Amino acid sequence: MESSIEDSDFIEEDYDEKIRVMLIGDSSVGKTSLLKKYCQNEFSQSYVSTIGIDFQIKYISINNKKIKLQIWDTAGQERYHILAKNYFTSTDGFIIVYDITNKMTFDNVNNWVKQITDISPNYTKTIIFGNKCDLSSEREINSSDGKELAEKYKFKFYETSAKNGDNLNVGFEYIVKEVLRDMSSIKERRKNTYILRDRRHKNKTKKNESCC
Ligand SMILES: Nc1nc2c(ncn2[C@@H]2O[C@H](COP(=O)(O)OP(=O)(O)OP(=O)(O)O)[C@@H](O)[C@H]2O)c(=O)[nH]1
Ligand SMILES: [Mg+2]
Repeated sequence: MESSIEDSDFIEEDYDEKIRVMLIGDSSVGKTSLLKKYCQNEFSQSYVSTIGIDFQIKYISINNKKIKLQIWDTAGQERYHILAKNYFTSTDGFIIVYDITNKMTFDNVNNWVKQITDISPNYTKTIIFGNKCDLSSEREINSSDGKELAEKYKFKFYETSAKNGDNLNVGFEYIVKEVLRDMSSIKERRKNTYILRDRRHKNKTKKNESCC
C-alpha cells in the first residue's frame, strides 16, 4: 500500500526529532519481518511479498531526545523499484538488507548502494544488515565477508535475525544516531526538497489553469 509522506501529520505531536529510515534489498531477505519484529515484536514464518511501499512508526528515546522514527518498508520485486526510488530523496537513512543464506542477495548489495548514491545526496546515512543469522546451517555468506563489504563503503554492519531479534535494537539505534549527528544538513536538505516539490506543484497548477 502506498503511504503519504506529507509533513502535516507530524505537526501536533510530541517529539524532538522525526527521522525517516528505509529498508531496501532483494525480495525475501526479510525486510518486512525485520520491521514487524522491531515495531511489534512479532515474527511469522509465512512469506507475503510486499506490494509497493509502506511504513510504520516507532517512538524511541536517544540522547534524551524523543524520536519519531518512520520506517519505510519497500518491495524487493523489481517492478516496484521505481516507486521506492521516488522516496529516496526524502529518506534520512538506509538499511540495505541481504540474506546470509542466499549469495545472490549479498552480491546485489553493490547494486543497492549504487541506486542510493545515484539518487541521494552524499550525506545520507547507510548501514547493512546480513539477516537470518539464526539459520547458521544454511549460511552461504560468512560474517567476515559481510563486514568486509560494509567496510568497503565505510558502512556499519550487523548480522540480524528477524526471528529472534538479534541486533535489531542496536542496529536501528545506530542508524538513528548517525542521522542525529548530521541533523542540521539533513534539515537543510529537507527544506530544499520541499521547496522543489512546491515549485513543481505550482507549475503543474499553472499548466492546468492555462489549458481550461
Ligand atoms: N529464519 C528466519 N526467517 C526469516 C527471517 N527474516 C525473514 N524470514 C523469512 O523469510 C521470508 C521472507 O521474509 P519477508 O520479511 O517477507 O521478506 P521481504 O524482504 O520483505 O520480501 P519482499 O517483500 O518480497 O521484498 C518469510 O518466510 C520470513 O518468515 C529471519 O531472520 N530468520
Ligand atoms: Mg516485504
